[in-house]
Amino acid sequence: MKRILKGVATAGIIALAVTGITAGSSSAASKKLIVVGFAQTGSESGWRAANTLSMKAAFSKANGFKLIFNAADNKPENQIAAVHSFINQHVNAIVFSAVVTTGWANVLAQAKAAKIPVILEDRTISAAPSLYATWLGDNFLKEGTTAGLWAKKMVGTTPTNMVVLEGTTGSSPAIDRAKGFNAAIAGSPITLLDSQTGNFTRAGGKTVMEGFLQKYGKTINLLFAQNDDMGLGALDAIKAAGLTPGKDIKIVSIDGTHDGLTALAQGEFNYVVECNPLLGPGVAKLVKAVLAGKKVAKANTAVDLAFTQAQAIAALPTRKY
Ligand code: GYE
Repeated sequence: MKRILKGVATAGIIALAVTGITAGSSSAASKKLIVVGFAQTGSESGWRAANTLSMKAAFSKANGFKLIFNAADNKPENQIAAVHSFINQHVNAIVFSAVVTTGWANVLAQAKAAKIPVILEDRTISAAPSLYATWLGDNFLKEGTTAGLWAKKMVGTTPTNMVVLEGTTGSSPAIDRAKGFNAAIAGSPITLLDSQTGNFTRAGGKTVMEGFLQKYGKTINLLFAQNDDMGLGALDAIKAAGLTPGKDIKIVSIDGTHDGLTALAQGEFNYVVECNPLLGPGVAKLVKAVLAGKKVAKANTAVDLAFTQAQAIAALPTRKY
């Protein structure tokens, strides 16, 4: 008798809880939407602008999502605060492109405790893979390798002085592109004069390149810009110093944005490695799969091309970003 009563009481509580959920949800339409918090790095580059557009289009209401968008102005502490707020808002899934690789363990453990799956977009992190469901992004190490192999082949046996414009310090593309590039140019007659961060921005690329030109002047033969925007900013500094970009200083960059490929088509850049920013549809698919309890691969890599001047000219008319 006692047992039966207990069973009835439990059933009653469950029934109440279910009623509570139904009554608690607002309209029938919003009930079906998947609420996703997306913590973007900021708006540092043309690549980032294209990536944000792609994510917003993929996480649309028409596709069944309610997107809560946050841009962290490239400040790690802002981004971690945004993820905390997503947890407090009980979103269905959290997506972010990490400003830096470190500092994620705590907040991700909290997301896990709250049973909110985390999907990494674009950049990777150093936290344990058990703290996130999956990652979709580009192969930054390979991009660096492709850029470095081009530089090695281009210089041949000619002694060459190089400067490097690095991306955001501590970000996975800055770390991995440097690693890939340096390994690829090993054994070549390329000497590294200097390497500094331009934070993936045009303004940063311009300022740092001005400093390089003041210090090393005409001895610079080669610039490796870890993204198009910094290379584009450097063009202004190089021209202001009375030098011809693409001739006096050879330039290789990564991203393959419309502006980057235009500089290449015009002969101001010499080689551009692509990094595809159109990750939105793939990430949206992964979010749905993870929430449906489907098994997904931990790492999903986009495929990237690379461009010579002739290839840039051919690609530009139909370029999507
Ligand atoms: O190369 C750069 C952007 O994380 C791959 O971030 C991305 C990089 C991209 O600011 O332009």
